Amino acid sequence: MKRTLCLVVSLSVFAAAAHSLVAGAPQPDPAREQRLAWFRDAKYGMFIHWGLYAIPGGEWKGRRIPGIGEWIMFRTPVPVKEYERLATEFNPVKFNADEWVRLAKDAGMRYMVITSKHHDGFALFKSKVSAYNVVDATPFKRDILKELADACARQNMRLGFYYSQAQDWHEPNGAGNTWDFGQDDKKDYDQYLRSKSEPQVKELLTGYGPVALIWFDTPRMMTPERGKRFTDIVRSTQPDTLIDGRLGTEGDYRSTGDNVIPSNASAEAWETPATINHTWGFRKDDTDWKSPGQITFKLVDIVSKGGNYLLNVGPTSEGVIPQASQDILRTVGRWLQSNGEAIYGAGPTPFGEELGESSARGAKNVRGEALVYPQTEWRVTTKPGKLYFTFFEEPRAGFPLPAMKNTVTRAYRLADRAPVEMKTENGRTVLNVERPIFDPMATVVVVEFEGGRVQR
Ligand code: FHN
Repeated sequence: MKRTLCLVVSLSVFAAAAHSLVAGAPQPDPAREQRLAWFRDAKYGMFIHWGLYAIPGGEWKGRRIPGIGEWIMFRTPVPVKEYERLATEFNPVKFNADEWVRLAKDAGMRYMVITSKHHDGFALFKSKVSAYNVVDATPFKRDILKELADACARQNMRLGFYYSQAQDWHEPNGAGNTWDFGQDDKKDYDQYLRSKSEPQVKELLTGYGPVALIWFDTPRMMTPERGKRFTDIVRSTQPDTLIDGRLGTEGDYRSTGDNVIPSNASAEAWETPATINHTWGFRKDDTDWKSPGQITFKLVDIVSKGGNYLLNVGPTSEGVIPQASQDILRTVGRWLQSNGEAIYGAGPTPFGEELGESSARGAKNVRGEALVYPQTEWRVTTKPGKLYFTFFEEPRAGFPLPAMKNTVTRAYRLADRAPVEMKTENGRTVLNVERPIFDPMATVVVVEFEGGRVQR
């Protein structure tokens, strides 16, 4: 049913969106649609970037290294032999997998994705093919992914693994480390893929129960043939596991650029990975958090365009998710407790005019896309016979619904079911949303209508 609703998004809206998303465009495929069913419903997930880089936290030998925290080895740059020593210090004694999963649940998130191995090459799981992992190389010795997988199983949470398939700054033949190992194009890249990357992906798919998805990233030097080797491993080991849009060959859904939210709706499955401050891996100096209101807006905006929001936290080297992140996530989670019906399993907007206005003079951005001036007053999501209008600002006293042919039967606030007055003016339904607005952060009004789906 939801998919039927997706199709009401106009073709022009769909075409415009296709340009704002990165490569990995999936072709229509019924088996894929089946695999994607949970993902399309889930809408909101927790991304976790955690690794050795949490120890320096953006600072190397007293020097502040600008940029995202998990790139410190590259940005400094730090030789492998020196960076490796961080493993001997990695002892996150406050790590508690159940607490992390509990936080994701409180936040209203429906899946979690953790960096099993980021570009620095260090694995958060026991690996037979590389001793550079949390069990063999640290005093902690505990398999973090195992503990998280068990906690997710206990608390009924889907778990996926981020895996940096191409960049591996620890390996002589992995992509990215030019300061120790020279130019990438001189490396025996397939040697690295076959000896570490591919077998580790297999380990992830065989040792940790059902894997919701593998989140590949930065597909440098990934030819279709190399990509297919990974796809074959995933499909032959866990056929239901999703592949994101950054393998370098076709995935199951599109991944946008980091923190990029497309201007328009799209019928295909897609996901925005996003930071809650400005880094993925922990940085001591980054406390510029997005507010719960900003996060809520982004979530509703994304869902109203047919996508998923994968919001990141960067735990400290002790294993603690920064308190500020926790507080923000829980505030949004409380909003979701009373308004989640507008999010989970909801389809995109059948309108589109609320998203923004195209430049009157046909101005284009650098990529040749039509410039859209975004509007942020309200968004709408859908279920059969229902429209969920989320207001981020108090709407004008008489709020005219976008033109539609269906008869509107009822309107009420989602959080407390209080009726919302309606009248008809010039053939349009007009809502009288109570002032001051019920929840200034985001108030959802449900509009019920006849006919199942919107006819314009
Ligand atoms: O280089 C990575 C970065 O560290 C981070 O993991 C993000 C998350 O989407 N992905 C890459 C950059 O796009």
